Amino acid sequence: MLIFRQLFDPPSSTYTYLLADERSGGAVIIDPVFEQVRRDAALIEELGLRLVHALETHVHADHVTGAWLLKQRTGCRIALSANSGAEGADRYLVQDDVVAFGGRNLQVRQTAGHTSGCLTYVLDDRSMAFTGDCLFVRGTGRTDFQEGDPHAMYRSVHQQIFTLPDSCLLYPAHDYRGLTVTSVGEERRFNPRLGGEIGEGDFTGYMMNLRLAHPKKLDVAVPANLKCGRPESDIATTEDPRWAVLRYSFAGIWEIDPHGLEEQARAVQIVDVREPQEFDGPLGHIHGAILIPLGELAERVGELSRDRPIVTVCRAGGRSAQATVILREAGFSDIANLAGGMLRWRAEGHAVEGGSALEHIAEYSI
Ligand SMILES: N[C@@H](CCC(=O)N[C@@H](CS)C(=O)NCC(=O)O)C(=O)O
Ligand SMILES: [Fe+2]
Repeated sequence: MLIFRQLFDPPSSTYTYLLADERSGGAVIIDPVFEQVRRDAALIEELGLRLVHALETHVHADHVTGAWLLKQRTGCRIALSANSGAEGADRYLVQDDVVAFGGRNLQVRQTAGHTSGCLTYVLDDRSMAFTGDCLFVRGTGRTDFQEGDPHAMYRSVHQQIFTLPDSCLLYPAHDYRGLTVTSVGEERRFNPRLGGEIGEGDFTGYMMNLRLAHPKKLDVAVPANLKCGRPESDIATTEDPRWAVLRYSFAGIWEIDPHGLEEQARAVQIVDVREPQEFDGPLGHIHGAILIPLGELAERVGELSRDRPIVTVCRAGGRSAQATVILREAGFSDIANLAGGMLRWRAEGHAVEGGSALEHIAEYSI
């Protein structure tokens, strides 16, 4: 089975794709975005995947790639076109190269036109292809900067993409209207720039008159991407919280595990957001915990110190996740959720005040 996720970066309208072979866990990510690496790494970890490659469809002009950051985090190899001009990759790809992930693979097709190093990645069974900024849904990438060339793009689309089966689904690197996917058959018929009977001259005329402003980040993105997204200094990579060992979830919440909280217990404020009867109920509560039920938290944030980190706690870790959101909105910064809540805290044998012995708690008697 193939695991497939389409991820989006709203500021740049970029799609990032995660593909994995479920059986072996081998995964590739196509076009990761620098600012989304924490999110993408969390998903890879939660799905239990091993990132083999970070792939670029091209040297992007509108955002910085997350490839270098992902390599630091996961040890994956960075790969992009041999025609990209980029330094710092582990593998430089050419036509018909195969990028394997577990038992699956992507085949490389050179689709120059937007840049001279543009690639399209075709899944082994030809059921999907990742067209980068060559073919978009009912559009194409622009050809007016980097090594843009409308003639090359026309030929790339016709020779390398429209030769795939009509049923092959096409996933672009961007969409500016919210469209997510198309197919070869659809674009052959309906692409307004080069579908149907539209010839190379017609296409070139269209592309010469797009009249688009240059991407806002062009001057920052291209040099950074020519180094596969390696920052000039390490500052940008050290912004993770340091007050405890935390995990960032794909849901967007920083979490601390029971062992981590035990180590930090004296240094943090523990805020238990359950109802009073639960606080005094069979699960007990953590020594020193401050009881503020979730429904009262927004009005009672004044009771909390802004000088010490906060760990939120509830029964199973759900309400306390929402508590971190409320606290962040109230201006607190060092906040984490106790993963698994009191249920996991007790299951892992940590001490509580009040409460009953585990064997007397219904939730633990199977
Ligand atoms: N306004 C966007 C422009 C993005 C842009 O130019 N995107 C390129 C791909 S890197 C493109 O081909 N755009 C086609 C289009 O906007 O129709 C920005 O500032 O980032
Ligand atoms: Fe691009």
